[in-house]
Amino acid sequence: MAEKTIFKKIIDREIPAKIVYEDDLCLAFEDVNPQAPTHVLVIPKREIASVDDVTEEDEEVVGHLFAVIKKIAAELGLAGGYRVVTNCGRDAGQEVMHLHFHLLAGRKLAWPPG
Ligand code: DGP
Repeated sequence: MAEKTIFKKIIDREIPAKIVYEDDLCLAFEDVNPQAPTHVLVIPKREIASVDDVTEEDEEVVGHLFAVIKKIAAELGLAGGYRVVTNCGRDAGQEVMHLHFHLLAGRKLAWPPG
């Protein structure tokens, strides 16, 4: 069996994380290497490697992730706005092969991204 990703280990509570939200389908926790004052990662509990691996069966859970992102943004009071980013594949700099959305806020975010 393939080795667990670091995010699967966080889901399974094998390594710690600062969890900000959890339900049956997903988990959200603070990024260990924050790129903004707020930097939360929102992940499905189901093991989906990247956007490239999303199937029809995943549509409900992926839609749910966005509902959760909105809820977390409201709870954290991100009234000034926020950015949601997912890196897919090598050129985008994806490091962890478990689908995740970065929720970034708390400073002016440059556009276009690097
Ligand atoms: P990406 O480059 O899109 O695959 O982003 C992976 C993110 O995961 C990166 O911002 C750092 C974060 N990260 C990596 N390992 C850990 C960890 O063990 N704990 C937490 N909380 N975040 C991690």
